[in-house]
Amino acid sequence: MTKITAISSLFALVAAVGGTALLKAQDVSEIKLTADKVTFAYDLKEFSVKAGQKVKISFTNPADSVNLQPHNMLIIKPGKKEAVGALANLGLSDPNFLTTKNCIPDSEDILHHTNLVKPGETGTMEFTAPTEAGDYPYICTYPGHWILMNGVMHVTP
Ligand SMILES: [Cu+2]
Repeated sequence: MTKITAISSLFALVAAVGGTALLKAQDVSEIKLTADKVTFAYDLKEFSVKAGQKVKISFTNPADSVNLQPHNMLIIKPGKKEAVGALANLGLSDPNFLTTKNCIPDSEDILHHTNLVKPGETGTMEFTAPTEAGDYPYICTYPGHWILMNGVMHVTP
């Protein structure tokens, strides 16, 4: 290999690697949310992703939480927020709901979820956005939280 060929190969390699990184950054939508340290709320009330796009969500419960509540985050089918919220409230009658079940109700209306995230922890979920455009609610299903602690993931065509 001549010196010139070696240098152009190196440029080609750098271009290829750079191109791949760029493509990945565009393909995956990374969303970061944080729980409010005082009230039951997410700092993001809404965000948008493209239908069929890869999504990575990081949900942080701040270490300096004042309310010291654990929280989770569930993505729900359109129009089903109240139905899943009602199941979350009923969870109090199940001794495992707040522990091993991570406050996740048994429901086909739940598309994706994190586990319970304690103050100082971050929960993640990675998924492919629905192919059907629409407004997908997200809620915390620790009993009683969902009425205040909710938002909307807009899926755009
Ligand atoms: Cu919560």
